[in-house]
Amino acid sequence: MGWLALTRDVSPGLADCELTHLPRTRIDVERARAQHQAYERCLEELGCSVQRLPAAPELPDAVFVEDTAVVLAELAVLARPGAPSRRPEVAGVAEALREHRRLVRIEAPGSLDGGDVLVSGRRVFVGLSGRTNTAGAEQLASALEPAGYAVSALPVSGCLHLKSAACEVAPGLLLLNPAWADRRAFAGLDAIEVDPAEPFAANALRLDATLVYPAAFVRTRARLERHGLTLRTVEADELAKAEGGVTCCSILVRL
Ligand code: CIR
Repeated sequence: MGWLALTRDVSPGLADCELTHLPRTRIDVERARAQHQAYERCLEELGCSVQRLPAAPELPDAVFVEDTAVVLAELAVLARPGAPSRRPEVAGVAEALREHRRLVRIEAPGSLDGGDVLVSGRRVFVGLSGRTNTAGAEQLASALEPAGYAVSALPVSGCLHLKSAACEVAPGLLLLNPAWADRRAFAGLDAIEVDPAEPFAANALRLDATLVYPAAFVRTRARLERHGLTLRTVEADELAKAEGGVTCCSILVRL
């Protein structure tokens, strides 16, 4: 059993990405691409086979492939991204996922971004954000509950997605920015808080026993290492200008 990591090339149109919380600054597409390729190499070194989908100039945010689908062992849910500009990204990802999972779709009026979905064992947390609405969360629950998942929704504020605020870094252990998602929504789970000087540090990609983690967040990294967690750091600051983190850039499919 291994992992397939679906990724997507950095679009030449990245400079036209959606932005919500950050001011638009100049993004160096070549530097973003180099960092993205290093991220893909890191996933390969950790045992993933990487399948990179092509991007296109008219899909500026396509590299943030996580937002287009939620993949579980039993099925995959195709998202309906809250930003209309991102909806055309879903078709290409659906084609790639079709051979691995049964597909279910979030339909209008629901909207849901994969970045708002945090899975911890059989518990699924859905962030109600600027991108994911109640109808989207309800459709996700209807799709997942028959497969034995307990789905609960919580508001997120101050950040783009739930996984900007909270990620699972080990079974039953979250990395959390409590200013953006209420700790009490995660009853029964433990949490490490990000260093207050690093509000964007809660986004970490867990691949078996290793965390892929942005090199920039040295203070929170020290907290994670004090808990005995194993990290592989990657440079991710260029895509961070487009409000992307490390979970956003892949969809992991257990083969
Ligand atoms: C957007 O606003 O949709 C992109 N510029 C960034 C998406 C980041 N995705 C994620 O955190 N899952």
